[in-house]
Amino acid sequence: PFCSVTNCLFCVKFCRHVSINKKTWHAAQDSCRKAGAELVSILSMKEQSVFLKYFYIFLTETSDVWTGLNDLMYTGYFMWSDRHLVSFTYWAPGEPNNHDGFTEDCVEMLHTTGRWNDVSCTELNTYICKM
Ligand code: GN1
Ligand code: CA
Repeated sequence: PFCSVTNCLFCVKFCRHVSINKKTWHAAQDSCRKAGAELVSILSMKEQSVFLKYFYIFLTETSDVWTGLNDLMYTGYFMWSDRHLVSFTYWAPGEPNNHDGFTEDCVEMLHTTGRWNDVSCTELNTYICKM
């Protein structure tokens, strides 16, 4: 099960599961929801630092990682897919920049720094589910 001791990597308050199967943002979201979870929301530096601390242990591939943050509904207005308010951000310098002009609606954590970047939702990334 999703939240078994072996499966649940960061079991502080919530269960957070890193999946190394690369998927589009929507496919990753479907996969989390099938497990009764949501793509991860990150609501504080404390929560962010969990990932900074453990990133290199769990991400065997050098892949950026999907979060639940997106501005699919309204460009420039970022929301967590689990409906939490955006209380904290950890953008990479210059982000979000909607770089290609229209499809950068989903937010990944860069595997190098853990900082956030908006990219096209059709990029293939590993992802973190939270429940
Ligand atoms: C990346 O690869 P490039 O430079 O066109 C990134 C953007 C960032 C940008 C920052 C697919 O775009 O989201 O804003 O770097 N796109 C991808 O320089 O990773
Ligand atoms: Ca970007």
